[in-house]
Amino acid sequence: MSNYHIKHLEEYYQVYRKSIREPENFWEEVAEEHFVWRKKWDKVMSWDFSKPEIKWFEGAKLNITENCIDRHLATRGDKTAIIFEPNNPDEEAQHISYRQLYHKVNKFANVLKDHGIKKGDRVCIYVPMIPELAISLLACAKIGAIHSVVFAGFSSRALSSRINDCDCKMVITSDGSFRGTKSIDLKGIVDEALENCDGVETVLVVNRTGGDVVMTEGRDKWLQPLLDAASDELEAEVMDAEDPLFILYTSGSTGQPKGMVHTTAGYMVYTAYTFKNVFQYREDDVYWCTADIGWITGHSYIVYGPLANGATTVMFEGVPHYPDFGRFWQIVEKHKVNQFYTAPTAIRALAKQGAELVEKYDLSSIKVLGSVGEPINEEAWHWYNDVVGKKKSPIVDTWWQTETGGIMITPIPFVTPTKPTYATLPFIGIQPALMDENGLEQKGNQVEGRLCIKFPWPSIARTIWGNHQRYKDTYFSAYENMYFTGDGALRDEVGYYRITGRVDDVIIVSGHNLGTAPIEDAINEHPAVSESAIVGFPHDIKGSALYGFVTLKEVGESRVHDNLRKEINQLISDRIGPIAKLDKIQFTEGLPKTRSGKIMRRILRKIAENDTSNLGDISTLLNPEVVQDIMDNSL
Ligand code: 6R9
Repeated sequence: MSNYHIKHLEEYYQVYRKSIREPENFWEEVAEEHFVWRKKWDKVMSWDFSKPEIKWFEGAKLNITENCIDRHLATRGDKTAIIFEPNNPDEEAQHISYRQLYHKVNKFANVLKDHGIKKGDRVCIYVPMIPELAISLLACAKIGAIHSVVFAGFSSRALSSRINDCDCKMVITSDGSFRGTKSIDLKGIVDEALENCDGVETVLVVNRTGGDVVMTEGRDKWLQPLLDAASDELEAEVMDAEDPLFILYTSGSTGQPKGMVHTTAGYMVYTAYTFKNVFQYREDDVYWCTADIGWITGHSYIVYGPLANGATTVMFEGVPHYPDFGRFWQIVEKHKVNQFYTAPTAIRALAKQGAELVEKYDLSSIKVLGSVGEPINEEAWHWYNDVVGKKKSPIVDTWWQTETGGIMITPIPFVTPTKPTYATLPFIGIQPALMDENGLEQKGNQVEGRLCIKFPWPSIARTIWGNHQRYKDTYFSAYENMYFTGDGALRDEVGYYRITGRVDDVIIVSGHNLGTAPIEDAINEHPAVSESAIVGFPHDIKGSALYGFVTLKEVGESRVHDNLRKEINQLISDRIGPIAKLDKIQFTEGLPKTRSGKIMRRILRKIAENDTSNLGDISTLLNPEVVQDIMDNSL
């Protein structure tokens, strides 16, 4: 018997040890007992981090939708799979049962097929948080098409570069999206993006807002009539364990986003197993993750993980502050949410509003609280624990990444004693290592270093779409035989991990990973700009906000500068999206550089953080004189 559901600490240690000593036996048992396969594997796993090549359940045949939907029909056909809570609280929520989901996915998949989409084709999904979003992922998976979801808050530029990077043949979108009091013209953004995407043959458009749209003859089609006409039965495509399931882009240290490729069987097994344990999900629970499906958290813990367990998962279309800051709590009360999973940035924003809005609602259904996306600060942790959880619902601070597919370091609620700001212990099967700059592993407790993982787990991304070399360089070259996460961490006296933040050029703003390079590229496109450097600085709500140091081709007056600031932020909005806008822009005469010409961000970071007492040795800089000038004029 595999230990699918861990219930106490001893059991955790025992299962953890087994998963490390005999990983193949351990994962084989889990895969065997808790999933349906068309054919079982020939080999549980093989790996070589030097290539890197990682395979799980090689030779197995399956379709993930048979695990997420079909197999539940016999016992859970009428059970609600998805609760859709609309942006507007006066619009009725939808309850989609497993049986309805089955038919909806079949219809959608038939429409995809009718439009020439086959196994292995890439389909771009640019849809807001409405049921069609989840259904479109599953419809792709049903026919073996590879979905590439692009968060529907990204700009047309960001969208077109992602469509082209993986040659999508089709885009699925909606006329628009509702976000609080706003409605956003998504179809217009898609039209703009497609001016630069020759490979897209079809655009399927969901009718959500009823806004005006232009439909391009022969390319654009309303989805609903096609669904109405489609059959609700369809045989699933039989997939290999290592066939790609999806691509999801994440920021990196160059302007080009990285299309992380996740494959089928390992991803399914790991997301399902983590979901069950990290949220201690029980049959009749209602689970709600507030993330957008446009991020990995939504893929793994709104769609695949919960559905593989036959869970009821809530999808919320709106925002935390509409109609007021009590909206999340009102939804918890309304749907009797048992597990609530959100991001520190949301917690901070809600905490700022005080406790009254929380106390207005009955939150007694909550059993487990989750946090993801960035380190949770002490104050936010306590507010979450005391005000929302009433000190009785454990907080699972879950550390993981787009690249890891599933949760890696986390408490198991009611099992692992929690500690504020600590992600605590590695999950089953995960072998972390802390490395120093010289490549030495920091063994024992009370050490700090760069967080690496020594051994593959089933849901690790297998490559970067179209660029395996970059995959190797980014994750497997810093330390031999290790996956390097890009995060720093410490291990305390009892072996608990605390994630200290990124050690590379990624800044996390409101839980969104932003690479500095693409933002700088956008700024540098401004004709008046000569050079720029972006760093993060602490922000009450966003965690980190962006501070830009910009040098101009010609020095202007302050009045000109105000306009320039607006124009620069507009450029960033257009190129990347409003989430990447700068909070502060300082115009400077120069940027501190090393003799080899690298911008010394370390110094800029200190200035932005207002911590200039020890800037370190700046005498080796090419231009040490600019540092004082930047400090004197800092914002
Ligand atoms: C799931 C997700 C990954 C980066 C990661 C780290 C940060 C995520 C965290 C956390 C501290 C946590 N991060 N969870 N830092 N504590 N509980 O967020 O994926 O968008 O790829 O971001 O987010 O820096 O490396 P992704």
